[in-house]
Amino acid sequence: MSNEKHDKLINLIADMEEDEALELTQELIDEGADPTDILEICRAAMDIVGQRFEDNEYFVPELILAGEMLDQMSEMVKPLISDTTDEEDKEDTGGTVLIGTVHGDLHDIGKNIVTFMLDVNGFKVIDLGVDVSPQAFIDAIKENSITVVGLSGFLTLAFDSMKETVEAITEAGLRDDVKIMIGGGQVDEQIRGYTGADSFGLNAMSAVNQCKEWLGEAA
Ligand code: B12
Repeated sequence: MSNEKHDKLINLIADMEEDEALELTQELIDEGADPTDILEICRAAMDIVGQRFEDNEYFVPELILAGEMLDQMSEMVKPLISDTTDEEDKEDTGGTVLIGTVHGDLHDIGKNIVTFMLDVNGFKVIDLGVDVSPQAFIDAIKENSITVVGLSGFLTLAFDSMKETVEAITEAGLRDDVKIMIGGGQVDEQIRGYTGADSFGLNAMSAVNQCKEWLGEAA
């Protein structure tokens, strides 16, 4: 895609020009743009929206509209990702991934993209939704044959919820049975260490690659 269209789409989303943003997204899809590039544009636009929110230029309604736009755009690109995924990659990997947005956090667009990407890459995924308590993760690990737990969260307070969840899994005697990855927002190696998770991922593909690595090891 041209740099001009790339930048234009970022600005349309950031400026809340919903109709035009969706039209340009469709145009890019029709031109054969790489769907993961479109998702990356969404993420970049969300950073601008977030900055404007911090600067008191935008308020909660804009966050809601941004979330709705992003949801629609990811629905538009999803079929393209399913179509382009190699058949080889769709083979059942035999691992089940449990994912959820941790307690206190309602952000789920990124988690839903991760869930979708894991699914099209052949992983069985159980998605517990948003605002998931540590106990709900524990119950689901016990009830299902879980190999990997993915904790998502965008708010700073989510880091404490992630830590509590990892601790609760350990106290329940289940820590050695699962690998735990975290993602969403500003996670890094320091946050990973703080939460006690095994790894962190900055985007959906890193979640997929991490699961491939772990399940490969387990096989
Ligand atoms: C849309 C949005 C909302 C929507 C969310 C809608 C929804 N269904 O998710 C709504 C309106 C609900 C919302 C509410 C709030 N929000 Co908000 N929101 C945003 C916004 C603009 C975009 C978030 C987003 O979807 N990004 C795009 C996705 C695709 O990115 P992502 O989540 O990071 O996911 C990718 C990766 O992180 C990774 N990933 C995600 N999960 C996982 C998991 C694993 C295991 C792995 C490996 C990888 C991985 O892969 C994904 C795909 O590539 C951000 C700003 C920003 N910078 O993005 C603020 C932002 C997150 N919100 C913020 C705030 C303050 C709030 C509110 C408190 C506002 C209020 N006063 O009410 C509430 C909190 C509600 C709650 N309890 O959660 C702040 C958070 C500040 C902080 N550090 O804590 C931000 C950063 C804005 C800002 N700059 O101030 N928000």
